[in-house]
Amino acid sequence: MIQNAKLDEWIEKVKALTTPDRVVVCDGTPEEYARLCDQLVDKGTFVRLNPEKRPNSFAAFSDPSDVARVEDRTFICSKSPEDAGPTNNWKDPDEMMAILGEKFRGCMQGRTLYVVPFCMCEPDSKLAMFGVEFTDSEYVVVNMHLMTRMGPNITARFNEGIDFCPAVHSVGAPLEPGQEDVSWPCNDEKYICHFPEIREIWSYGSGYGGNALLGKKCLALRIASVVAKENGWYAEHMLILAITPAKRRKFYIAAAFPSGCGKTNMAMLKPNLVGWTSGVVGDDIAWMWPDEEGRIRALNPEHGFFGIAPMTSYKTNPVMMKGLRENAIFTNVALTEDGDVWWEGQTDEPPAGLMSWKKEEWTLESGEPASHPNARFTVNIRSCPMLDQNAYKPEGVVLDAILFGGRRGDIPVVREAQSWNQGVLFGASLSSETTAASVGQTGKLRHDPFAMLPFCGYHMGDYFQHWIELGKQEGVRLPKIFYVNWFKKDEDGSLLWPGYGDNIRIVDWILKRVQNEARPVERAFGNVPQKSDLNLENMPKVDVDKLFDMPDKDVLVEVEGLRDYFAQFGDRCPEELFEELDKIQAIAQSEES
Ligand code: OXD
Ligand code: MN
Repeated sequence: MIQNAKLDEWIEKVKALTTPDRVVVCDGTPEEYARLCDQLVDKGTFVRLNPEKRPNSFAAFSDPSDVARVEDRTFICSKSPEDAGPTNNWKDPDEMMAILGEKFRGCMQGRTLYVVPFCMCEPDSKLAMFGVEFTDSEYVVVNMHLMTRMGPNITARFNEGIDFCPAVHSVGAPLEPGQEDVSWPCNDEKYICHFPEIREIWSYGSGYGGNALLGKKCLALRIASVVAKENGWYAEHMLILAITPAKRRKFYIAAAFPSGCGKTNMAMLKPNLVGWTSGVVGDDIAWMWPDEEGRIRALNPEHGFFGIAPMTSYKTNPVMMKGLRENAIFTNVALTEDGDVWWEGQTDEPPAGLMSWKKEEWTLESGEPASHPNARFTVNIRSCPMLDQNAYKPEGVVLDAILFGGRRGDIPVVREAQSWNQGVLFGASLSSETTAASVGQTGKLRHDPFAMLPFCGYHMGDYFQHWIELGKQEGVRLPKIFYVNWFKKDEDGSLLWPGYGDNIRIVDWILKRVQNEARPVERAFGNVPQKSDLNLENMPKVDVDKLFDMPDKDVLVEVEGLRDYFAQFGDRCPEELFEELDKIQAIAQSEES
């Protein structure tokens, strides 16, 4: 039993409100994980996969309405709407608490309340954030086992009296006495609520990872971004990757891409250049800070991967495929006849006899995908065969470069920022086609500054300012910033760049620039490579001029679009961003005339 006065109070509070049949305080042990997985199999939430094909692994199938993050039901409940800013849904905290009070009243009837103490990042790190998720979902508990730090060394900290962020979650499906449960309980009405001032999270109605595993998007990004702003650090939607070129030192790169744009693939980039090696630190979240020597350090606060399965294959991401061979949970994938999992893109041809994520017999002729486009895998970080040796260091790793990227047909494959402020503009200007990671139309272009649109817990203008401030700190040794776009298209709509393993060639140029070993071509919108500095050996032929081109007239349209977009942030948008836009505009205009 844990001895922590705040925890005792919270258990009593949640229990009195939600009236569960029983309360279980989780210990985070492998025995607990195994026991709950068995329970999920008995309940029909989990199908145990064929142990000969995929040992100790399970498949879950959600309610068809509960498959992704619900951004329009995600709220930042700061005291003032100004502090949430125009890009967040705001609700008055007292009003929202009143609504939640009603929703959560009796909502765990017939279920068990699990109390899940966890920590985001190594508990010895100065940025460590402890949380307790109160949930009525066994599926959530086992996913939290894989995704966060749990277990005796974390509960020991609670016994020492550490403070924590309470995160209350319910699927919102109370059971009447004798009522049979469904395999994926959830509620049509959903509330994913953050209270940044009092550091609380309340999530109701969904079992989907991004809405229900509250350590990830809710704590390590939305709440952490507020804590970070107040304390001079940065909570970012970024992967962290180690790259060691042949006979060189190791470099660390952090990269922000919007959800569903290949962060996990890039995090596990396997260099196909002779003598190069790489290592994974994280695939989704980076916490960053300037250290005493002014270097920018970064760590991954998570302890697992919750990635998108479709299009993951031995071609696109062999490292992840190996990491998924055992001890994994799959959600909304298709099942093969022999008890294994399949998803679109895993193999060129689908195997015969698939059962779809909707638990129906599936054939190609149905015209529908067998797995949901946002089908997910959950696996612990220890399963990754290419983990960097510093991945667990509480002091993080020193960053050499920061990349921003999206999915755009018309933006050059790589550009280097000519200054820190232009780099901040690159981050702020990020836009991308929407993907299935969030409910709503896919393939629509939307602004997603720093890939943080759905994850910034405060005013986006203040967030931009926070980034500008980093560049002003005395003695700071800033990493170079780049904007990458693997998805540039030719006029006929075909992709100009093969992507995946060949992205290392762009990273090669980036590292040359980091070491000042290549002279760039200076363009209005940033620096691009000279042809002679690119290593394009042993790869399909590419049209280099088209890869890095952006006509000045398009640059000017982009600049105007950004002015309009930034206008919504009013005087909280840093002047520096407009100055950078002015500079780009002036050069593009002079080049054009
Ligand atoms: C994720 C997301 O799950 O960004 O990482 O939606
Ligand atoms: Mn993400």
